[in-house]
Amino acid sequence: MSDGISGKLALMLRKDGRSASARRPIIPRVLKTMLVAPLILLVSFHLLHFISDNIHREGQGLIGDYHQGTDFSRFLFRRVDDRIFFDSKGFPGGVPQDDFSVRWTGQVFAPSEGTYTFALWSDDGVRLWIDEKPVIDDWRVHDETLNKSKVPLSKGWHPLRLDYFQSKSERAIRFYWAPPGELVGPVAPRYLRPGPAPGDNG
Ligand SMILES: [Ca+2]
Repeated sequence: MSDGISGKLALMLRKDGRSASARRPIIPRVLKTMLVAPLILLVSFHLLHFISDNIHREGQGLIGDYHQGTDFSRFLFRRVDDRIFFDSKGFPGGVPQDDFSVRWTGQVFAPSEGTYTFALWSDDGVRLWIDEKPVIDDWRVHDETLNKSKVPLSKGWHPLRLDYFQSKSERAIRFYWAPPGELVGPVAPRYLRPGPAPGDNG
């Protein structure tokens, strides 16, 4: 009798084994792996990219010293701006509509040696120094104006200072560049870092 039970049990186990393998055929499992593996790789890639982008972004940009008056007459506040790209409504809270000035200081990174074009689109005045040398000087009241200049740079970080003032009416400042062989675009935060710029003597 016990042999009979053992036999039935063995048969059931064999049946279960067969039915289990029948429920998990080889080909769909391979297909599933083929579909899921790229998905995992894709998610991992975006996750790593997100993490590295956020670590890379930390502390980047330029120090912005905001002042009342068109010539830095009264200090208002300091903050780090990750990009210099402000139009009429884009300036930080606490900045008056009219009669203010900003000094951004830090460094700009040249990823390769060559001639860089720097461009400022502004209303009103701007002036820019790189490596303590004047690059753009348009310190006057005007409507939106594009100023640009070519600068030879070695690979690496270079001290930068950018002054801007707004008098009345419209206000804007946008900081662009074109690295060697590339199109003009806004200077991305990863190419800017806050820090002392030698020659910043007001
Ligand atoms: Ca203006």
